[in-house]
Amino acid sequence: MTDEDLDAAARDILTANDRGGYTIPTAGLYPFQWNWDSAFAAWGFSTFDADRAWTELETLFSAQWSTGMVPHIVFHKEDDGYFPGPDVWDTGTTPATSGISQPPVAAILARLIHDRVGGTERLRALYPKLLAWHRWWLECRVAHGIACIAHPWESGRDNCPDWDPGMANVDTAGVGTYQRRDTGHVDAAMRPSKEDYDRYITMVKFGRECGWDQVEIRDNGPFLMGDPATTFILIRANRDLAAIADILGEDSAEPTAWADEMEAALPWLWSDDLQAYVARDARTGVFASAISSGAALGLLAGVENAAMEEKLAAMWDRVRYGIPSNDPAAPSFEPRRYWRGPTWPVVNALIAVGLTSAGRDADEARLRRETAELIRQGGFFEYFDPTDGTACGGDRFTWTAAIWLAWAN
Ligand code: 9WN
Repeated sequence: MTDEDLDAAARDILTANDRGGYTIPTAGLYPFQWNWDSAFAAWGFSTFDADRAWTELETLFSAQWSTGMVPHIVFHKEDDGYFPGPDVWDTGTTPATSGISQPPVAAILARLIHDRVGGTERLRALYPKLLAWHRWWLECRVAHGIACIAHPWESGRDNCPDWDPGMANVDTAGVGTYQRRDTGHVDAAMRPSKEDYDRYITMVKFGRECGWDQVEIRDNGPFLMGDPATTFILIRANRDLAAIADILGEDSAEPTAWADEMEAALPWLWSDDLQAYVARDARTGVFASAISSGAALGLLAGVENAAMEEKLAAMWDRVRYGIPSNDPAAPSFEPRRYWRGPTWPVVNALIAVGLTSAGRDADEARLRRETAELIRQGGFFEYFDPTDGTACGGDRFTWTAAIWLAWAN
């Protein structure tokens, strides 16, 4: 296939995964609207359909809670092919949604989309909603000044070893029986384990039982970890929101202050042992045992640290394709198990935004080349083995198609 053929195939994936105003990540495995997937889908749409790009974000924000939270899944239509579905979450919202959030990349992508295709009035309508969501993060997910996640799904990097310290302390005694659906769609060896799922469902149960009281979840829930990736993303998203405020003639003081305050809190995430920003349990203070692709998002927030960059460069050199989600030198590295080692085109694209901001053009070109090679060889899969390029997970994946169009090609 030529790159032109791949462009057409990518556009076809976005169009085929369109369910009317929102895009599913991939048919079968993920039949609903996911939060950060949609923001990337919008970026992809902006390369050939500006109106549809803005609609994707608008549909996502139509499910925003009155608290400002933008949920991680919106269950627009019923589909029993995914677990846990709306009845398990039981949030009581219309439309039905999950009860947690996902990395706040929407402002970052909204700015890039506006740069590419304009649409100032669409952006103006989104602005207060973005601001409310970022405020929700501060009110409900900050501890030690850092953006924390109350569920691994909230990080979007589900079974990454980053969460192992927090996961170890989740008591699954009351989890009950349930039927997974994901392993009916893709190879179980490429998915999180049963022990992981028992913990994921225990956390959902806690949320449901406290009526999705987000402060209660933060303060007394079974799991809370400081996430370098979400922290860097939120800092960047607040800076981008400040830039958006300037474009719109709004006051940028609030998002600017939020970004500055979180940046000042970063030392809490610094691991002297690993010489990097590392996930840390907000309850026990225990650090994760390895560096991950989360640290590679530092440049997105304008955080430059020579010691950490050296570590990240070594991590990248240990594989052939893209930034691995977990350090190949770590005992926890599994090159095909989801977030425990594979490289994710969508994360590479986000890291590249940071590399560009930092003026690291040669590294950005290398990352783009390696990501494009994976897609040319293997197609629009969900993620890839970074050592040999084997395509893994779901096929015809929306965000892989989107980043091909918006960045990698
Ligand atoms: C849970 C949709 C989502 C992504 C996440 C990815 C995966 C879900 C799952 O799929 O998570 O949210 O069931 O595994 O980890 O990043 O948003 O593509």
